[in-house]
Order: sequence, then C-alpha cells, then structure tokens
Amino acid sequence: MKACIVIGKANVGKTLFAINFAGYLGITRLEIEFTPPGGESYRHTLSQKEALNELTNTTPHHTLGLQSIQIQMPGLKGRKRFTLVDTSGLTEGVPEEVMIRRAMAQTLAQVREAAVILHLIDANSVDKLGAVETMGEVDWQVAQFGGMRDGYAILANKMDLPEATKGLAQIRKELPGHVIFPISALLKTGFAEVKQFVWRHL
Ligand SMILES: Nc1nc2c(ncn2[C@@H]2O[C@H](COP(=O)(O)OP(=O)(O)O)[C@@H](O)[C@H]2O)c(=O)[nH]1
Ligand SMILES: [Mg+2]
Repeated sequence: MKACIVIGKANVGKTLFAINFAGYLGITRLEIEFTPPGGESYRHTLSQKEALNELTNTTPHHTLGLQSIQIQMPGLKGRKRFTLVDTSGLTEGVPEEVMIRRAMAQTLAQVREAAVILHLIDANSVDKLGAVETMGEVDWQVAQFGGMRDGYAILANKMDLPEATKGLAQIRKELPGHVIFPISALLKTGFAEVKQFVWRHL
C-alpha cells in the first residue's frame, strides 16, 4: 500500500492535520494502526471526535511512534487507496530520551519509502529572525532531502493565526523552489490543493 507521510517538528499540527484531512476525504471512522517504536502494532477504530480528543495535544511528543490511517480517496477517476502516516516530531540534534530517539529513527525509515511526504511547518512561529533560524536545522535538512525527490510538499500550517502570513512569506523566501501550500489544520483551509497534490503523486 502506498503511503503519504506527515512529518515535522513537535506541535506543528501533524496529528490535527492527519485527522482533519482524513475527515475532509470522507473518512468518519478512523481505522488507525499504532506502531510504537520497537513494539508490536495494534489497531483501534476511533470516531473523528475521539481521535481529536485522544491524539492531539499541546504536550510535545504526544505522538510516539507511527499512527497509520487507511484512506480511500474519492476523485474524478474512481478511488485511490493509501495509508496516511502520522509520525512523532523531529527534534534538533539527538534527543536525550531513548523512546524519542527510536521514534525519530522509525520516522526517518518510513520517509524513504513514502510516495508522498507532507512536511508541516508552524508558519505562526516563524518570526522576524527568519525562517531557517527559527525553524532550525532540522526543517532545512528535511527540505533539502525532500527537494531531491518527487511527491514532497511543505505545508505552512496555522494560517488562521495572526503572525502566520509573515511566517509564510519567510518560508517562501528561505526555502525557494519547493511546493508550498498554506493551510490551517484547525479550520481545514487549503485542503483542496493538498488533496490534488496527494492524488497526483499516488
Ligand atoms: N490555531 C491553530 N492551532 C493548531 C493548528 N494545527 C494544530 N494546532 C494546535 O497545535 C497543537 C499541536 O497540535 P498537534 O496536532 O498535536 O501537533 P503535532 O505534535 O505536530 O502532532 C494543538 O494544540 C493543536 O490544536 C492550526 O492550524 N491552527
Ligand atoms: Mg502528534
């Protein structure tokens, strides 16, 4: 099964995006497979509301391991099946906690195999200092890697917040040549463009 992986630093909105994007594609009951780093995977079926309550959080690294949601995406020419993979956050440098380290290694292994990589950046927290300084090395590295292959897009998230427009301009300036979609995972804006992109690359 082809995979679309959602990556980015902690708290940028990966889990909220994954759940709301699945909802946007018409998935009301989320069949989620949880794969803890180094552990046995297990399945859980959750409603949109249950998934939002249980899986999104302001605590960094709330998502430890991979959460795969089975999607059937309706389009003009029939349906396409794929797995939407929500991942744990990437951190600068080597994380101290062993579980977070393992989760990051697991994420990077999956990135190589994915047909589509959606790289979320919190546009609202990119301040005047400049995107790369604020984002740090890890977002920049991911963009360099992603730019070498097909199916890579940056999602500038939290566009509903006041500083995000400036942040988006910074991201565009400092990560030129990439496909960038402004979105709000919360308000589900920009999802039509993301859907089109995913469809084309599956
Ligand atoms: N205002 C706003 N908040 C968001 C948006 N996306 C995520 N958040 C919030 O950011 C926090 C982290 O979200 P989460 O999906 O758990 O981030 P993750 O660590 O990347 O999976 C939560 O409090 C979300 O409600 C957005 O588009 N707009
Ligand atoms: Mg998460």
